[in-house]
Amino acid sequence: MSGKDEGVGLIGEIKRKLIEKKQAWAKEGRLLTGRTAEPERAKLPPGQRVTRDWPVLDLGLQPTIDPAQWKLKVDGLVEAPLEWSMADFKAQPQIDDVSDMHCVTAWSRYDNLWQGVAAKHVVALVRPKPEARFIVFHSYDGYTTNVPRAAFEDDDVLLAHSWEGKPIPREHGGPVRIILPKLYLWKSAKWVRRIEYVAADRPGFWEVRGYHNHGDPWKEERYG
Ligand SMILES: Nc1nc2c(c(=O)[nH]1)N[C@H]1C(S)=C(S)[C@@H](COP(=O)(O)O)O[C@H]1N2
Ligand SMILES: [Mo]
Repeated sequence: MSGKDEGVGLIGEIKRKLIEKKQAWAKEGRLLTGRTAEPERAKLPPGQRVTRDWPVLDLGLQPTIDPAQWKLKVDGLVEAPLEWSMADFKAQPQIDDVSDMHCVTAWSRYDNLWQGVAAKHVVALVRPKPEARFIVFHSYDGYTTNVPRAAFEDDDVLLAHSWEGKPIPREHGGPVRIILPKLYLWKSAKWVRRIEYVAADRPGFWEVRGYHNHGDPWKEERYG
């Protein structure tokens, strides 16, 4: 086949794709009916409003962690506890994931690009024991928060070190924080230092101060 024919074929292919896309848009009423707003609204849990900035929430203390001193432990009821230095952590397979944040104080921030180590990868390495039913995250500022074991095993859960292609800033939990998009953001421990598997649930900092034990934004599990 000559180069010219190849070119025509390629353009034909691009045109076909464009036409298919426009046809699909026409079908869903895009650019015509205002229905494009629907998918955006569908992303918003009850009682939330969208923000474009990223508020900072903490206990009034933002630990400064020297990456050379940073350690992460995963232990408790697991077959193979681990302890990683920053070099060990960075040497693990990395994933990207885009997800929304929902804070109990009623702001939501869409489409955050996270990079880090998949929780599933960590789970496969440590092999939690059958009696391990909950997880407690421990952070460098003394914060703790708890989740059912299964909540940590979702595909969108990360031990994140980057946000939008840059290291997570200290005030947002860098060098490494948990990202658990399906629960309110207080479950996403910043400055994480230990992931502990336990048999009996152990409510964390906010959970013992009136926040809901589970925290599903779609069920508005805010308090109580
Ligand atoms: N270590 C630690 N993690 C934490 C907190 C904290 O005080 N310390 N606050 C939680 C709460 S209440 C919220 S809403 C989010 C805020 O994350 P952001 O400051 O990055 O928006 O972090 C959560 N994780
Ligand atoms: Mo919060």
